Amino acid sequence: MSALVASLAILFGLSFFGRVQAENVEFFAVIDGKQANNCVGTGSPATGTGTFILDTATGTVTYDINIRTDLLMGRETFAHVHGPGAPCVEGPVLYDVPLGGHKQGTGQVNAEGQADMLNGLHYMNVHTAAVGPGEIRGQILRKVTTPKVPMLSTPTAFALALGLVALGSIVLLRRKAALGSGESP
Ligand SMILES: [Cu+2]
Repeated sequence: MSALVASLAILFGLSFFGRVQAENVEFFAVIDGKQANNCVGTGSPATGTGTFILDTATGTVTYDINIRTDLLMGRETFAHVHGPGAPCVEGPVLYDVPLGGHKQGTGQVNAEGQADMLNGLHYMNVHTAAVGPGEIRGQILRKVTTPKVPMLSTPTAFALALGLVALGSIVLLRRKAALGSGESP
C-alpha cells in the first residue's frame, strides 16, 4: 500500500516537473531607427515596442507589437523577425509579421532558432518604401524577471494561522495549569 502511494507521489512529481520544464519565456523589444542600418541609424522618427513569448515546448513565438506607423518616412512594405543577428548586425528573415500599427500573431522557430532567441540574436525589422533594408528595428531581448517567492494560498495560510493559535492556547493553558498547581500549598 505504501509502495503504491510512493509510486503515485513520484508520478505526480514527474508530471509536475514536466510541466515546469515547458516554460513560456518572455521577451521585449524597443524598436527605433537608431538600431537600423547597422546602428548608423536611419533618422526615422517612428518607434515601437513589442512583447514576444517563446513556448520552449513547441517553438511557437506569440507576439504583440505596436508601431507608430504614422511616423514612418515611407510606406511599410514588409515586417519580419530576423535572426541570428547580434545588435547592429543584419541576419536572414526568420518569420513574417503582418503590416500595420498593431501586429499580433505567431511565428515558429526550430531548436537553433530558440537558442538564438534566448541569446538575444533575434530582431524585429520594419521595411519601408523609404528605407528598403529596414527603417526601424528592435532587438528582441529576454525580459528580466525577479525570482518568484512561493506564496501560501489564503486557505493554507488561514489553516496555518488557526493551527498556530490553537498550539499557542494549549501551551498557555498548560503553563497556567502548571503555575496553578505550583501555587497551591
Ligand atoms: Cu525583413
